[in-house]
Amino acid sequence: MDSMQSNNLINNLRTSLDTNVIKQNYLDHLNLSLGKDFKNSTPWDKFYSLSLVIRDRIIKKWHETQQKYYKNDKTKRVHYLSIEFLIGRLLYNNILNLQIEDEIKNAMNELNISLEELAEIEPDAGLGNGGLGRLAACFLDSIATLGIPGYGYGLRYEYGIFKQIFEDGFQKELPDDWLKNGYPWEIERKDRAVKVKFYGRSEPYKDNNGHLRFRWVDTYDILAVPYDIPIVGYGNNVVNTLRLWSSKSINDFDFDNFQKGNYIKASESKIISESISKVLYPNDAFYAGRELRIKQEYFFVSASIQDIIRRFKAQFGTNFKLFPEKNVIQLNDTHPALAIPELMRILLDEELLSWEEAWEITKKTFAYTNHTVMPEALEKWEVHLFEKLLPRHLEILYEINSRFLNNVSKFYPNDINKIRNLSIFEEGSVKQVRMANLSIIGSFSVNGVSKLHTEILKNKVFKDFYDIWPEKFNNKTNGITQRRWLLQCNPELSNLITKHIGNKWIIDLDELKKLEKYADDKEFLNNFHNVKQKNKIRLSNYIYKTLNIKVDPESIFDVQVKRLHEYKRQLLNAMHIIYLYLKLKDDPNYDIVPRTFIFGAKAAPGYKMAKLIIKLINSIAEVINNDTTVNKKLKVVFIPNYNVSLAEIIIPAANVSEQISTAGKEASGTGNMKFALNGALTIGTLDGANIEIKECVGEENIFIFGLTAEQVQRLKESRLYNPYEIYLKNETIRKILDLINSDYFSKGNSELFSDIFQSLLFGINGGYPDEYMLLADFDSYKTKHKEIDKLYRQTFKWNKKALLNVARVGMFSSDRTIKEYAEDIWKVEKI
Ligand code: 26V
Repeated sequence: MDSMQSNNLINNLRTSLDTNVIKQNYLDHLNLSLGKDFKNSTPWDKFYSLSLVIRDRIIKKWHETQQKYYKNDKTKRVHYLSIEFLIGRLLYNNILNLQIEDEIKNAMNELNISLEELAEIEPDAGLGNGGLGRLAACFLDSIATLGIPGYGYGLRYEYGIFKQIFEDGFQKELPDDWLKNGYPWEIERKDRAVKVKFYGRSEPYKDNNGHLRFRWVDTYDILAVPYDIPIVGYGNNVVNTLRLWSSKSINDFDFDNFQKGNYIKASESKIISESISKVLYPNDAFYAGRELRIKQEYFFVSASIQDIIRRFKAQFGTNFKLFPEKNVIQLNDTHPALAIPELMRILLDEELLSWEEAWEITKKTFAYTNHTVMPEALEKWEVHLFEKLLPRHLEILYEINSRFLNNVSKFYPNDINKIRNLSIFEEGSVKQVRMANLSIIGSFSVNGVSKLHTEILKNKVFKDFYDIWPEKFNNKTNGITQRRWLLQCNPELSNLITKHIGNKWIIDLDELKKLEKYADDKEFLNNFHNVKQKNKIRLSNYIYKTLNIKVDPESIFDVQVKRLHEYKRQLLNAMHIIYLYLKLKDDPNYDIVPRTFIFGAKAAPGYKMAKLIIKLINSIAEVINNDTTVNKKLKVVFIPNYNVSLAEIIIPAANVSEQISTAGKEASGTGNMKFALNGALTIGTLDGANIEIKECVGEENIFIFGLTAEQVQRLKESRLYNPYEIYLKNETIRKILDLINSDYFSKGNSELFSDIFQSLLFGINGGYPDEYMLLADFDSYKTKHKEIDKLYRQTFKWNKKALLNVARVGMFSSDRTIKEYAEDIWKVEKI
């Protein structure tokens, strides 16, 4: 062999797709990386070794992609800053995106190892709560698949979203120690660690030109160490980076204390420093104002901005005027909004630019996405906490605000109300920093996540800003990646689709339109039906295995999976179940198609009402499932620990998708899209993206009920909404609520659910009665469910509608969403 052949051989050793080479690599990793041999290897060892085999096939593409970005002067980089990335598992996802499934399967088969079983070993990277975090993960997949130079930046939480178990039907939280055995997809980059400062004070001084400048001194510094996860594009050799920061103490010991012999105290500060990236806050849309949370926000934002500037300087030196041409930073909600004053601080205090120059650059760099209109989710920080932690940033905010309000008062002389609404600072008994106002003022783009949501932002929540800057506001309706949410989670349906229309849908979801021509094709619909049945059996097996409940795969699988929140109205669903139950108790021959109601939902640990609703649903389940007069027709299953991996089993098995939020409250929803793409029919309100799903699939292929957002608002404003009156007039509703309020579901504890009853009829803790208008929508909800029952009996018609849903939801691919961000906001092209 000459040296060229031998070089080729060496180069191919870890990238080849030859079955024998893959096998050998696998055995080598077991042996050389993990120190195990084939015989004594555990399932974890096998998972880990195979992941390293896959990683070997990623690394070269990763370097090549990054080199390409670096060498190209035209590269404009997108930075997606998000305090959450709800990634889920990566093994199968990476195999699919590399398009090496057959090769890996062959090699594993020859070793007598099932790829599917191995993939199940991987812990979910659960670094997020729900919609916002999962959206970030879908976006990373689309950015890489579209070949856009993109970077995700976030926090490497040691503990992700808690693990949920039920004890006597009550939610209990257990820590999610997902890193305990190591994680094959991350690479620590100690060489890229940066310092992040806290506390201290701002010190004025005169620079060489006699200008007044400031420096941030006497700070307490913490090390931010990046861990990189490769993000593999689908079939395009692109590998982008998700960079997650971990906090580390700069010194393991505080030497002053150490010298004084105070050994324990000497290591205290290490613990404090390293607690920053310890745990994900498990609140979904409830702001609590905790010091550790703002530390998390500033920590990952400061490290990220430093990293972005370092990369810019390596390519373009200190020519900062170029910065916004070469960089854009998307803020995923307000959680990373401190990036705005942080960029200002670095440009002013470290790069010594003038205020005008720095501000020009900053406001051309940032774009802000809002994800909720729930007032309790809006982030505000107490000024005195802010000042203690980030004194220099507070000065910068005062300056931004005063210049901004100066301009505003030229437009609206003497309009105190406008000034009050627009200010970054909220006056009151405790003065606060409003992160949303900061985000709007510091960005060139503000977007909502569905058409309705964006209209609500423009006309209500941020109206005063919209009046000043209408051109800043735009809509970007959310999307989901079909690589995970069809190709990966529903291989049977994927194969059926590909067999008929080819596989271009994997990178162009509008291709699914071609399925419309099978809408009346009996044979196709029959196969389509069989796929759904197989997926239902797969889920039934999971339910039997984990909960010991037998469900009938022939029954309608009616599914609501999402975080538990009053506005999402899981309680409305529960009321409808009680309604059916009472009907059946009244008349055991009452004719309904058997139904299995499936729930999955975590409640924020401090959210009492949400936890009580979980207990209620579990209690209803226990009564119904054990009542032989009804349990042939009704079953209720609450699957614990709903997460990305469970979603991948549950969603493909659904017949009915519950998207029933109070109109005007759900910014977009993304679960709604996943269900429709997998052939479920939606029962939903005219809220968030449901409206756009209806426009796409056609109103005859979706079950819409309830008040519109406008009707909700008008009814609220009129103060005429009186749930107690409905309760008195409507016997059905009365019976349901009385049953909840009795000891029927609570095994004799008649007080247990009284807060639910009270909150619906009279309001609790100063809240409105039936704040989310369940009673107003109940009758129309129940009527739509009756239509669902009727339609399901007509298998052909049902399947046709389900297929038309699949065929017509192509626009909800996150590829479409990302193309819109890229064209309208980021102005980036693929390299
Ligand atoms: C907000 C907060 C507030 C402070 C405490 C911790 C915390 C954690 C997360 C959030 C964000 C909640 C907002 C959110 O997840 N919104 C969801 O975003 C989805 C993606 O745009 C959208 O589909 C859902 O409708 C929306 O509820």
